[in-house]
Amino acid sequence: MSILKKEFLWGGAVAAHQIEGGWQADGKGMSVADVMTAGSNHVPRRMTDGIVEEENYPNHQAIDFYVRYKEDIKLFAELGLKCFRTSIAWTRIFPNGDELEPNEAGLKFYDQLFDECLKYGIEPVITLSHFEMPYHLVKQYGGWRNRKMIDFFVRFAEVCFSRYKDKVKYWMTFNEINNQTNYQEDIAPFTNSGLKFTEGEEREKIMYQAAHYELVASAKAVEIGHAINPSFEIGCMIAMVPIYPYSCRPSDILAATVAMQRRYWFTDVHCKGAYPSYIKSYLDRKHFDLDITSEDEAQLEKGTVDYIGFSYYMSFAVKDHEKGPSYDYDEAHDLVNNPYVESSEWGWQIDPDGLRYAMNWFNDRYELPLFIVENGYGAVDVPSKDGKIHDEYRIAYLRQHIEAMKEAIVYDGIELMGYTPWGFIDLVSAGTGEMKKRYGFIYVDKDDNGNGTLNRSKKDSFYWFQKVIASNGENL
Ligand code: P53
Repeated sequence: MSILKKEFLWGGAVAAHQIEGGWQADGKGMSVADVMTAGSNHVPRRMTDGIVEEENYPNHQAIDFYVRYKEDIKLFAELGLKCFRTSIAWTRIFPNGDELEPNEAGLKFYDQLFDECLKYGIEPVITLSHFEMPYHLVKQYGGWRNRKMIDFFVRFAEVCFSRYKDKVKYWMTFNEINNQTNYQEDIAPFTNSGLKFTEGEEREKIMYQAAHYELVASAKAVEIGHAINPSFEIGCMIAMVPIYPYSCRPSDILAATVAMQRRYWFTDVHCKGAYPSYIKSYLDRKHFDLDITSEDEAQLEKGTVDYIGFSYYMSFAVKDHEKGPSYDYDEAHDLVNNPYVESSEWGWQIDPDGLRYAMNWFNDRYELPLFIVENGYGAVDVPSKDGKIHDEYRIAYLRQHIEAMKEAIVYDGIELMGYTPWGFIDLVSAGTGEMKKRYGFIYVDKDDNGNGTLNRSKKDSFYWFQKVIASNGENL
């Protein structure tokens, strides 16, 4: 007997821009992902203004899923997936983002994709906005700093909900909406919200404004979605990276408490439909005079989410920096290494217990069902002499995290809908644009320069995860 319920959604997660390619196929418009160059572990990706000829844009081809989706989904079925989390590329449906009518060819692609999943009994789990908003909206309107985005997004959401109402039950509005807490660096504000800053602009204030419009747009979408199909389950999606106090020094504990508030207040708005007191007082103290209307506040209340989808890869730690009682958390500078955990080659601190901690943190506050929609280990895979990938390091990572997740269910009584490991088929890294930061159980033959046959093959983790699903999580 498994400790997991029999409907537990074992799956795999990806995002459209990281797998599809076909960046101009069938009328697709240019997205923010299409203007991001390839970076590497220590070289950040750059955002060009449109396409520059000699640059390498890894998302243009990605892993060619747009062409190969039928063969790929057949492999997903062989793996035993109960669900498949992907996103709908906004630019396939509204190429520029501000059109009134959708692009039929784009809608048709997702009809075919979902039909193909359903044919094998694989439930689609769909993110509406996953780091791929139309670039035109950035150029023309300044991205989510502009209130007009709300209507553009809601129109996109409504078209998707109506078109796929009988094919898709599980939705999420904005992927990792809280990543932009890292507003000091360029990448998260751009991928989350299409924000580009000029010298001297108050980045933090702009981030709060953009996030507010997104939260209102999300709430509107949730309300409309429920009207279109009352059995929809619509969630938020939070990048959960718990921030621990570095020590038991009381001021370290307080620093971590404030840091957690600054990184996770988004969840309060999504789940409770209102801003928490600590953010209201922070915005006042900073004199951020934001455009938040009473209609917005009423809307937030009407569009609370059904579940909390979240990603979990790692944890952070923070020390009190003698900043005094206000302790203004600064994500780009305040984090310190945790001496008790190991790191991946990309510096991500591996911490399975942190997953159980995170699940409890959410459950204590919101008492909503949880859905782990990303978890995984990005690593370089080197084929052995037999030509195969023996990725026992990836299996070890996932096994430990699944164990932690089961502990949270058994010992803490937490309601968990499912578990979809990230990048279960190798894909383009969001953070670095690399292929070699691989998460997959399915290997894709392509390197960072875009060379390779794009052939798919099974790693050891494929056979392992197949057994995990078949035993409903008992056989780890
Ligand atoms: P990559 C930062 C921190 C946590 C999750 O990331 C993050 C990021 C952004 O890099 O993103 C999520 O590819 C995201 C996926 C992404 C995945 O984690 O940088 O939802 O799109 O690919 C892994 O290794």
